[in-house]
Amino acid sequence: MRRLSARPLIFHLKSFLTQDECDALISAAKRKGLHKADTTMRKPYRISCDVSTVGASEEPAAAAAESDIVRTLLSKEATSLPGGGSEDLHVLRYQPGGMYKPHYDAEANPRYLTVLYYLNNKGATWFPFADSAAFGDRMPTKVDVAPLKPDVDGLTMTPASAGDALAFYNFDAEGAMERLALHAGMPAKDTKWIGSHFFWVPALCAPFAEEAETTRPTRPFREYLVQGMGAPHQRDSRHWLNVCSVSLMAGLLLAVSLWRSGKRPDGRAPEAPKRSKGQHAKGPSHNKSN
Ligand SMILES: O=C(O)CCC(=O)C(=O)O
Repeated sequence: MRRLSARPLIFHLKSFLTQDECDALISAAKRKGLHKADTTMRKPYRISCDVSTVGASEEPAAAAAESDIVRTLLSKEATSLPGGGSEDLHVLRYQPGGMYKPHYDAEANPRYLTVLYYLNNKGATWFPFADSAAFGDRMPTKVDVAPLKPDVDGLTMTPASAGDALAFYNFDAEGAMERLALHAGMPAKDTKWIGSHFFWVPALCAPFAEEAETTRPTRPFREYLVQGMGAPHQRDSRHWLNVCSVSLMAGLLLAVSLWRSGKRPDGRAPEAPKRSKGQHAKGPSHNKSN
């Protein structure tokens, strides 16, 4: 593993996946089917690009990559913080000329760490502001990117072989969004296959930390993350505890009031008390006047 820049913190993971794993991920994406990326977005960021998602339970290579990344680049503590975990692997296929315009990964999601797997040794990824001191506290904009060139400015990752990976953190050590993590998939010369793996640690991402403190996953992370891009609809386990207690109380109150009004909760009349020998049933009292 080699550090390529300090801001954002980027690591090159050489030969992270084997050729077989790359092939398996591409096959899994094809099997599941790829669809045009960004069809629902107003402003398409990805051009001539199709996408599929491959879950760890669907493909062992995705599971192995996920657990190895968690063990090497995130602490066990980090991933066990509320809401931590990974999204299903996004497998992208760019046609020649296809590209991913400059963007941030973590504007809408607490994607603390991104890992890109170069699956067929094609294409390049550009970080125009890597290690740039030019912006002070200001957020760089598209206008700032326009005069920059991938072969001169920032950092361009070109894989040496299929299976190389690039990992970068989208938040800094204080939890602020890393403004220099803007990056782009450069126009592909040939068909380019890449895997994008997004790892969430909301508690370490300041804009999402408050939500993380008040939410607790009640199911495995994956079940929240499979749904993809939106914020996870996590429920506090205490919330469900409260719902259960209130329902139980309401049920008990209903049962008691039904008994008191002379009806069984199942709607039938209450049973007559058992008579012992010699006892006579009391009939209903009739107030007859004659
Ligand atoms: O295609 C690339 O090189 C970059 C992909 C990317 O930026 C992403 O998936 O977030």
